[in-house]
Amino acid sequence: MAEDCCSFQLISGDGVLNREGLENFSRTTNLSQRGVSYAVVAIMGPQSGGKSTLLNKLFQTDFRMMDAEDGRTQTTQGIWMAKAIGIEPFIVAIDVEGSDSRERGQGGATFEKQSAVFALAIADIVIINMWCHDIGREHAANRPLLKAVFEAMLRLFRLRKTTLLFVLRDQTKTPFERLELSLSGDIEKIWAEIPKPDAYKGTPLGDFFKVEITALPSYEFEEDKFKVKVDRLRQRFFHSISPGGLAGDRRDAQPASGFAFRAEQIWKTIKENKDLDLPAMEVMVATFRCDQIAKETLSRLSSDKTWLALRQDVQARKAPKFKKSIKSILEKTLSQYDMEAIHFKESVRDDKRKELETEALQVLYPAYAAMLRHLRSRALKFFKTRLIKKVKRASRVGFEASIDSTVQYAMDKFEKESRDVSISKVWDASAAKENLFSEIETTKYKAKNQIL
Ligand SMILES: Nc1nc2c(ncn2[C@@H]2O[C@H](COP(=O)(O)OP(=O)(O)OP(=O)(O)O)[C@@H](O)[C@H]2O)c(=O)[nH]1
Ligand SMILES: [Mg+2]
Repeated sequence: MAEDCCSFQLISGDGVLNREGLENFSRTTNLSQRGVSYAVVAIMGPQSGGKSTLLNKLFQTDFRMMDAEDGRTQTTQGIWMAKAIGIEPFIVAIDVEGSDSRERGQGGATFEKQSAVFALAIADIVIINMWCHDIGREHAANRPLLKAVFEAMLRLFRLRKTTLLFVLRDQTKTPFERLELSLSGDIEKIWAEIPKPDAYKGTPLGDFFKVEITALPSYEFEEDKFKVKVDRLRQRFFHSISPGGLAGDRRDAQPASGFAFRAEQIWKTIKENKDLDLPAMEVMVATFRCDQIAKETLSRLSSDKTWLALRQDVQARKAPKFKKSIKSILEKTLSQYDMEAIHFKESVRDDKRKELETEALQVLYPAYAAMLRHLRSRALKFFKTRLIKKVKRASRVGFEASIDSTVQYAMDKFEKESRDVSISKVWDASAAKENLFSEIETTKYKAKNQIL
């Protein structure tokens, strides 16, 4: 296999999130480099409904599937994650433990609801896997599941426009159009029945979800036909985030470099049974990530070869083109930050950028200070040479005035030169200027005493 999908358990059956696995996944698959060019697909549905099998066939993943010989017992526990192979843009596939689990018994409902909220909060496309013969049946397992999905959506404080892709398994002889009609009716009915907060009373289902319905022949009894249709369905996941694509209507895509932290925070909030305020969470993730990016950028600056060379250069002598060089080092630093932080919330990103600029200027400051030292000693030397010439020609008359004009000249020269090497208002030469002035005054005083 050219690519490795490397499925891993993201959340255990006991609800513990595997942070190390998640960070490792983001790193090894290069997910974090993807900007917003990736989609998350989760699957939900009754236990032993062929969910893991479908994901594996669609995405060439290696989620654990039930061994047909073992009978229908629970296979997937908790929540699993893998990279879809050979699909662009990147797809994160999430396999969720089956709902209505016999093994979990009464306590299962909590995990089921929690995983529904998680899937809705994180996925752009949620596949609802259900048996074809369950359509229209009042007591089928999909009703509580759909209720859980809709209720979960209402808890997110956000119209995300998630795609709900209903995949009807073991397609019967009933014409697809009839199944579709019956299911759409059911969905609308369940949506109408669930209690909604005032803000969403009367909001149509279509504002929250893009609904798609498809059916598959039986994997067990019509394997060839199943394969053809699954291949066709797989094609729909290519360019899924482009307009018209399966997830083409999604809103507020969040940058992949914050994915791991975001998933962790979402799960933590769900476990603590707190409100999952997605907009607020996005600010939190943006703050965390922009801070991290700024720190990484700053540490890269400290060991940047061009910067180290300039710093060394300027210690020994006045560097030519100092301002141009140091300005380009600062600009490179800021543009590295911009590139990585680009998709995070603008206000957060801009605030952090300002902080980064201040800190970068602090890192670069010693080179400026060294430049000022060179300029100061040059100005003093210049003054001394002029002074000596004047002292030689000195007569009492006009001496004072002539010296004062030399002082002024040397000070102006320093002022202009120091301005020419500064790249920021906070890089200020006034202290150096005062020092220079007092050095000049001392020199002047000594010279005057010699003459008078
Ligand atoms: N009838 C039928 N059986 C299927 C289909 N797809 C998979 N199976 C079989 O159903 C059993 C369960 O498959 P899994 O893919 O493990 O099902 P699951 O939904 O992931 O199960 P849990 O993770 O335990 O909820 C296996 O024996 C599969 O071979 C299908 O389309 N039709
Ligand atoms: Mg499974």
